[in-house]
Amino acid sequence: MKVIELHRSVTASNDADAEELRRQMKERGTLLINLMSSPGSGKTTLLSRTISDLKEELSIAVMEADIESAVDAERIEALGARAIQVHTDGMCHMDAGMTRTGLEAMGVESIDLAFLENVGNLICPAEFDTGAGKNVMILSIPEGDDKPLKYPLMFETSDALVITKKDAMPYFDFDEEACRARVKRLNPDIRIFTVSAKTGEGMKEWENWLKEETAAWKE
Ligand SMILES: Nc1nc2c(ncn2[C@@H]2O[C@H](COP(=O)(O)OP(=O)(O)O)[C@@H](O)[C@H]2O)c(=O)[nH]1
Ligand SMILES: [Mg+2]
Repeated sequence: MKVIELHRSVTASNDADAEELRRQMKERGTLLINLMSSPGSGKTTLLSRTISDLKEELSIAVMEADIESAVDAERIEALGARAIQVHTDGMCHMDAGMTRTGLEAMGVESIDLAFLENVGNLICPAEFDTGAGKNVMILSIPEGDDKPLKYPLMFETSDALVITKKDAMPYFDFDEEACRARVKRLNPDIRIFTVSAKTGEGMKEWENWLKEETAAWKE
């Protein structure tokens, strides 16, 4: 398992770095998706199931960003997918320069779809453009339907929202309609999927969206 230590980028403009990385990834034909959420919302589990379902159709790689450990990258590598673990030197987010260094260490040649599993929290990752082609956030049902009210920026900057742990719906008073309406008020164009990576419910719609976006990125 490859583990690398990253440090905050020293360049003047993260936004310019991000634009440049996005342009290069477009040229290479690799769609990078920045996946953001709270810790424990089900990012690695969603990615694992997605890789298992799509591995015949798409070549997928995952960059796992955390403060410590390599457990997530090990879970992904066990599925036979390319993975790298990056450590963020205590930082609560990835910036574009760190993302570029991680991608170079992992290698994206012949990769159609690369995920960056960002550091778990609903605040800092939304403030830094990583250079990803698409931003996706996860909200799990146990976290509650009020999160769009408390952390609006992440919902505003995401192209898609995946509501996870649908199988847990009976145990929580999560109002899915109210949640969707709150998210749409913040971001009318966002795509919203409700899935259970445990039972597989809703996974097809999410995976079809990934296939469409991956194909569109190569055009
Ligand atoms: N019931 C249920 N639990 C899930 C589901 N997805 C993930 N989990 C559990 O949620 C916990 C955190 O999952 P993980 O994928 O590690 O979250 P991450 O920290 O966002 O990467 C684990 O105990 C998972 O088994 C799901 O669809 N349903
Ligand atoms: Mg994880």
